[in-house]
Amino acid sequence: LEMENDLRIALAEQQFEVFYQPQYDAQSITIVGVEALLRWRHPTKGLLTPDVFIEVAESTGLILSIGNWVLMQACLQVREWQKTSGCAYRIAVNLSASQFTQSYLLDTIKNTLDVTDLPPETLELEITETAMLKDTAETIPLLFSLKKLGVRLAIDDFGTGYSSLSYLKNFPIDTLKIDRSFVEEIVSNTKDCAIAQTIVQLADNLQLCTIAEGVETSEQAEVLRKLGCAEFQGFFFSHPMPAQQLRLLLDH
Ligand code: G
Ligand code: G
Ligand code: MN
Ligand code: NA
Repeated sequence: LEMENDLRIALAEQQFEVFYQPQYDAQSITIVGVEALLRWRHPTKGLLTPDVFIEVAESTGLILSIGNWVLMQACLQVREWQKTSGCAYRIAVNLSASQFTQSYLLDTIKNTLDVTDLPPETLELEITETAMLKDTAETIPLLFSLKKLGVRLAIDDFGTGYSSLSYLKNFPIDTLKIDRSFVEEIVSNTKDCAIAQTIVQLADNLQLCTIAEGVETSEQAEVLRKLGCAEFQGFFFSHPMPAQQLRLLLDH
């Protein structure tokens, strides 16, 4: 209850901040996109990551307001970077299960694209398998409506949900994000390597993009590059960082 109240205050007093973590093309190691990652600059507890407050935000429904704020903030920011650099950087935004199932998600996305003047194909929505598969009767038309707006759809933490592969056939997905649990020991664990390889091949066969998450060493990057993984994200390349800091990594 205290946390709920604190979250309301945080929204009202603008204590939330969006950090950005770059995503790199695996061949050229140039930045092609950024993922928006929510942070809470708590007045007494310091900088908090979502794992300590996202559950309360979900259960209280506050995640809807917070999520909409992140979406708008991230799109405004990246549109500015696109304009000053002339590069079509992508912005990836995480959608929680409740955001994904709210009835006005489509309007929210449409409105955000309108207000920010962001090219739709530069917005990528990250959704977990679990969120996507909650109610497939609703999900399929929603995903197609989102695709019609021109945005990209990514499956976050791919390979960790309890889902069948058949939805890849029916859902208009653009990107699979290889969960970092498969990347962590990819150099030494032949099973992790085999799983990552299978995800990349699956993505290739379905003409989907792959992003490896949690790349922390050059050796991991090397293995993933050999497997044909398209893009990298992780501490080896860049940590999530405030906007002003990320700006310095971009062209011009
Ligand atoms: O950096 P990291 O600690 O940000 O993120 C921890 C978890 O919180 C991850 O699972 C990430 O997907 C999630 N997360 C980060 N930012 C957001 C956000 O804006 N919305 C939602 N729903 N989840 C987020
Ligand atoms: O669940 P999702 O993939 O949206 O969350 C991204 C999370 O992964 C964030 O908490 C982010 O800070 C974290 N992250 C990003 N790069 C790395 C990395 O190289 N190693 C680890 N351990 N975590 C990472
Ligand atoms: Mn994510
Ligand atoms: Na993930």
